Amino acid sequence: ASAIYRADYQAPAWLIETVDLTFDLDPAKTRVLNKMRIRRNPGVPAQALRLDGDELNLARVMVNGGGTSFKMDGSQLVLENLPEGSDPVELEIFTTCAPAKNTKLMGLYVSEGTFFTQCEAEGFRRITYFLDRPDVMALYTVTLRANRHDYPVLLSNGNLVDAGPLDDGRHFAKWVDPHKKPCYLFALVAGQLVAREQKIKSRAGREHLLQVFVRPGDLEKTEHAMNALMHSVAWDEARFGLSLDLDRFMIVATSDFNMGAMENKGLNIFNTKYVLASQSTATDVDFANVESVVGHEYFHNWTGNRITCRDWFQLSLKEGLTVFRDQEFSMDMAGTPSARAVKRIEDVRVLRTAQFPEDAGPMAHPVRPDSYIEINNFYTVTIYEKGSEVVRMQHNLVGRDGFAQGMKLYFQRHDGQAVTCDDFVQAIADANPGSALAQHLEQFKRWYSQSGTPVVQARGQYDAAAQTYALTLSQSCAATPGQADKLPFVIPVEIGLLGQDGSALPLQLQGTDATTASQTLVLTEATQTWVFTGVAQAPVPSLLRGFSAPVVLDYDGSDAELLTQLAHDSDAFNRWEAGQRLALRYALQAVHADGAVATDILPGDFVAALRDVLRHPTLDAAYKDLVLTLPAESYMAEQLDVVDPQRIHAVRESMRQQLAEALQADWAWAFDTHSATGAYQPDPISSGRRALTGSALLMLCLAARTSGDTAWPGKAYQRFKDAGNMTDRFNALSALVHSGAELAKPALERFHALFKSEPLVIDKWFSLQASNCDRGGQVLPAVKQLMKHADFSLKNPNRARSLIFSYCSANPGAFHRTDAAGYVFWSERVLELDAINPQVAARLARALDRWSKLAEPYRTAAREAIARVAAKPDLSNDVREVVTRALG
Ligand code: HT7
Ligand code: ZN
Repeated sequence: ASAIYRADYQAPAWLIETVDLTFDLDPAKTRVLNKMRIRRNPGVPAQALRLDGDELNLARVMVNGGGTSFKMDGSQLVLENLPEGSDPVELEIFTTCAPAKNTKLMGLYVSEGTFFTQCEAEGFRRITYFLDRPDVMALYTVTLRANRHDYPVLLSNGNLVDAGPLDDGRHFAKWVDPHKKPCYLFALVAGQLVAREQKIKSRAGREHLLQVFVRPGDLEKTEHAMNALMHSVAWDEARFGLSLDLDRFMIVATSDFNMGAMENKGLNIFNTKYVLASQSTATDVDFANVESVVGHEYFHNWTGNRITCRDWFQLSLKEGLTVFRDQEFSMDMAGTPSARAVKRIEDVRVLRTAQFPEDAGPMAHPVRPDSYIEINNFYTVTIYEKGSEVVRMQHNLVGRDGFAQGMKLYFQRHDGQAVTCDDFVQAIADANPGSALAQHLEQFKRWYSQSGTPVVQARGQYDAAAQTYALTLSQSCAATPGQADKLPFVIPVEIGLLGQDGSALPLQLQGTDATTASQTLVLTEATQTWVFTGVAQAPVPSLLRGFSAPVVLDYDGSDAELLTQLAHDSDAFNRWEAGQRLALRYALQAVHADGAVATDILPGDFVAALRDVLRHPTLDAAYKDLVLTLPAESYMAEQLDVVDPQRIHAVRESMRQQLAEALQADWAWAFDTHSATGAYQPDPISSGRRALTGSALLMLCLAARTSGDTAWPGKAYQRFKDAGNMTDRFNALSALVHSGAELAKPALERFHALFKSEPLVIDKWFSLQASNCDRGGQVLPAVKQLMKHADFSLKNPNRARSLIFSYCSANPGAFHRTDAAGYVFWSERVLELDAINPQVAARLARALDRWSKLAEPYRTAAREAIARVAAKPDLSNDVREVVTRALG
């Protein structure tokens, strides 16, 4: 397949005004009658009508009630002789498709006997012939007909206007969506479902019905999702003045889904993983994810659905903005400044461990890409997470109120339209004429067009006599595929200065009167210097506070400076960051050192500083847990030009073991003092306490490995058995498994027996074993054995992710084997999955993106494995694009 280029965008020659769809639902053969009213797009030169289709059986085409000539061009249906002068044209297309055979889970498919659709990005063409592009927006009427016994619930977008019985035990439902929408937001669901319902009244006084549909038996696990939905509705009204524009808002859960969830207009379809939550089956992280994904999809109703994308190159217009909105929602829900900081750190961790590697690898692309082969490959951390950071920088440059004004202007200008990323940033800047964003607007847009992570180098000079501190910031960005040279970005760098005792020093820029505690410097040139006056002592700079821009900060502060920040920085993000920088520094020194990995990599003063954080009287447990967590192996790998995954793994393991042993008494104290009592609540404070006790338990079990003490593994087993919630139970199980305790085996067996009828919990069971610490190469054989387990299926994306992805993408120490068996396993699974579900296969294919940085023998073996996949002649476009780019 050939690439599609952003520069080739042309407005559609035809517009679709109305669509009237009738479905006769049958798993083996569903009939779809599609009646459209279409018009020529005035101002666009006349062209034949070219409708997209994919794996459809075409039975009939009619124009204005009569027969017509048509031809097929590849998978497109082409009508060249549509009547001139008769506008609009009534077009009728009758097709059939086979939902039960649809393992790609795009278009119309069957999951556990229920019909679902997934149309974004290009799935609607697998349902009927259509102009399958987001800038064609139409009004939809949908009639669903199906057997009443098997499919009692029939849902589509909008309002239910009619329903009733038909012959032969069948029934029908007719839905009308009052809002124009692109076809990627179409949805239908038909099956045996039950709903939790809630009536709400918006601030504006309008009544709405909220419904969460699940399989019978799962209803009691929907309370949290419903609460999250109600909070989302209220939050969008309060923060952005955006109200729900529908009478009815539905969420439906399915266990077969390629991604997390889908924002279809008024009928969101969710992976069960992001809907179902009960204290006995879901962890605190699951509860938080449900809230954030429910929010994300709901917020799309305005940012994505009311204003949508002109073309798929603009995907981050809706995704980056909606991630920003869901992150803000989670922070506002979390409440305290400390809980906000925890959420910010978690988001930055995702960015740094997943997006930075993507931006430095073969799949690097701008937030607004210039070309793609398969759009499904571009639902990436760059589009989502970096896109959100780009919106966050705009927010910070214009301020919270200025951003709200910008959003208002964006909706005034573009409601009901399909627009571009440029339109968005233009609205934010126009609403804030005096802002740094407006001042540097064209340059700021480089964040959308240039890929790669900029590096900001910071160098400070203190002049004791003049009491000035000069800070020089320089920026650079390495070449990325297709982009050899980069122009300077607009980089907001929030800074503060600390005294040697950690106290905040006032900031006064030379030539200004005002003093502040924190200030945002806007770096626009390759190099700029700022001079601060009245600086009474050599300061410790606190740079890039709150992670004010998605860059790598290169500042060679001393260990002493970082220890000061770790103990005192008033910016919670930078306090955490100081600990991470120190840990990274010691880790890299150990990676580069000759000989066997040392057992005392961490210096005593650093261990003592961590102890102080752990024992701190006022810091939140969640925050302590993040400070005490070492940087991920993948993040360490990104700092190196040549990566020996086994060495990195050994270094991180050794550091963790050292922390386990050196702080043994402190971990025991942390465990005892943070062990929760009372009723389970998934709020940030109690979740944080559980996270810290979980880490403490693991550390205590790790320490027991060397001491031979069996008390803590025994305690962990007891806790595993007695736990009143999944978080404590799973943390205890993980502590046993990851520390290699003998009790891990019986605990795993017991866990499976307890939860064998809970698919999402069984996913955890597979995932835990696949991400286990590899002591002696046992993980791969275990994974292979688990593939034979009766509960395993490659066809279910959640299950495939839980076992195969957990091993290949999240367990570097077990995956990168000197005998190359991990890579052979990966290539076999990519090919096997590609025949079932190319989208999921292409995600797995990305596990070896960074192969060219690997040391030998890994590098050659990884390249050979990728080449073996690439050599398969009938690969999907999805996997072909990933492996071709990887091989460069
Ligand atoms: N906008 C949704 C994207 C999505 C998707 C894309 C391709 C294939 C399957 C998919 N399922 C959902 C998800 C979101 O960002 O809200
Ligand atoms: Zn989204």
